[in-house]
Amino acid sequence: MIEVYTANTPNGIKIPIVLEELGVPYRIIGMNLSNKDQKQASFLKINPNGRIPAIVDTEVLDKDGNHLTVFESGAILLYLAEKYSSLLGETFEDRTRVLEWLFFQMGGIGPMFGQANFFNSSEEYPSQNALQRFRVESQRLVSVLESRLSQHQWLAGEHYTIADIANYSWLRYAESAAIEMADYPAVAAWREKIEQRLAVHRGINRTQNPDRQFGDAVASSSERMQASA
Ligand SMILES: N[C@@H](CCC(=O)N[C@@H](CS)C(=O)NCC(=O)O)C(=O)O
Repeated sequence: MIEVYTANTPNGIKIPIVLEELGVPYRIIGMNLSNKDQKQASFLKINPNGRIPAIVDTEVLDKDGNHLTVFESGAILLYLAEKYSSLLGETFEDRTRVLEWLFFQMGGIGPMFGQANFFNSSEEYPSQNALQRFRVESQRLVSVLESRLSQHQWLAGEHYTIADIANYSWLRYAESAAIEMADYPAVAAWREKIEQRLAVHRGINRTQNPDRQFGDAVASSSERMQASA
């Protein structure tokens, strides 16, 4: 079983969407970010970076005999795509394109959208300069996607892959980063196409309705294993 520690955020929805696309059984452990569940000692054993998402694969043991943990959403997407041999295209060239657009999201879209989103909505730290800086860079990145998607059906080319899921998960919230989607018709059409997928609906729905909350008194077997390790 794949246990997913997550919340309803851009990075948080990626993993349930991929698991739905793969048709793999999984369990959602809801993390309350406002309550700082992600900074709890037992969670830091799963993700030392204290952020969501993270997974525990209870079917695989690491070299110390504990259930295998994976953190960083890009690493988790790659882990799952490789484990289940899917969503990576068909050829070595496809896989290389997938990695390019996956890392484009991880190193560009995610951090820039995250900051644009923060300064677009922050009452505590209002800064027009910061908003402008991160919005302009976010717009530039979306125009790179626009150019790619004007020529290809999917980011890696012919096949829907984890690169589309990673980027979609942020583009879903583009308006919160002050991005005007009407300026990017190919990205808007691609976003709409992904939005329509049943697996995407289900993954987001499961994220919003976790199987249990991290803070619940009864710890899962993997949490007990992690905590005693
Ligand atoms: N690069 C990380 C980023 C993870 C991340 O920033 N997660 C956010 C939610 S989208 C989070 O946990 N925020 C809570 C916090 O920073 O304490 C990944 O892709 O997994």
